[in-house]
Amino acid sequence: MHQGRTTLSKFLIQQLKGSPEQNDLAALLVDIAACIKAISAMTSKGMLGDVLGSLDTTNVQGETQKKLDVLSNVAFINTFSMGGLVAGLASEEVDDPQEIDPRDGSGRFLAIFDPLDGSSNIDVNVSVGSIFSILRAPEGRTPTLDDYLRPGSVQLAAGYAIYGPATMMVITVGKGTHGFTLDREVGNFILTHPHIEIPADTSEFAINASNERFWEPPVQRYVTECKAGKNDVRGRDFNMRWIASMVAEVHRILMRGGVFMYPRDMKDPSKAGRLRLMYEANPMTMVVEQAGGLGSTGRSRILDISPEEIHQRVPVILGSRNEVERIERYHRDYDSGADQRYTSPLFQERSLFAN
Ligand code: AFP
Repeated sequence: MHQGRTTLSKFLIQQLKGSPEQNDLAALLVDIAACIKAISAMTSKGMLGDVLGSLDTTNVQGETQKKLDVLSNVAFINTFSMGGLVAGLASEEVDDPQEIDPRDGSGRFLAIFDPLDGSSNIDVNVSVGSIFSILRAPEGRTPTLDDYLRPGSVQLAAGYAIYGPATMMVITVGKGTHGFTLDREVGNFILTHPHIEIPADTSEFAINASNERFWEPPVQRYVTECKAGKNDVRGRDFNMRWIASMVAEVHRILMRGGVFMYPRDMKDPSKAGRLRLMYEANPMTMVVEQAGGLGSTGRSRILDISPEEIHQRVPVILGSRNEVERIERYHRDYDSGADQRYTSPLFQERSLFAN
């Protein structure tokens, strides 16, 4: 038994008391925790649960769907549809936002989520996760698309589940970032990581280095300096990680610091980045910034972006504050022309990216 350790429900009652909206937000997070337990049970079965492998369907992103993508999406949609706390939802796996039948209760919130992040890892038994973002729903009327397209700074809550060796749920309601570990024997999330703080400095970076030739010069400059190590401008050696599950990278950064980068690149100039603003960048940035880190596109704060579409992609640079600020400085140096050392032929057309 966890003598004196707080459960998620008790923690939320303490953090969210005093208004009907706060009470409902606590109840919604408890519902999300139940959904995460169900997904955790599915992922932990692996091949024994007939939940692995791909379907012959693609999602709105044009990505082949894994069985667990669909099963996790259904789990979240059922949770929000039956909980009576949500007026509408938007999912990575669904083309357009969906209204929840008001007969199931007048929901105060909008739920935006990536039901299974990192799903290309599920068949090789590498950690995957779920990411969620909670916004306030409009009062007295049906939600419209504009009600979803709000800057990340107005999120009421955000968090993720990581289905790793342990299943954990990490959340913020704007009062710090806190981690809970699932005790499978009793089915409770136990507060194991209160008030998580990301070290401001780090010697660990995460990026998919196979894209290096496509990066913008400021990112090439930063990674080149990290690789050059202690005999160069950084004066210390760096380590690199790449798990290809954003949830796992962000969780590592919350636990020991680091910087995660999925920058804009020339591989597909029509894409502003790979990661999606509404259900990856925004919720993860709220979690990271509530833990003392920073989330940036390299040129602007992620939480200040005014969304234009629900599946909008953005460049993502997030983690230890001093490293993210350095990478932003390198972007300013490049955009102002102060630093031409890393200009590559791919980026001769400065205006291409300098917006
Ligand atoms: P999947 O959900 O399709 O596996 O994508 C995961 C992800 O969105 C994010 O979690 C990873 O950080 C990133 O993509 C990995 O991208 P690469 O496969 O290009 O490294």
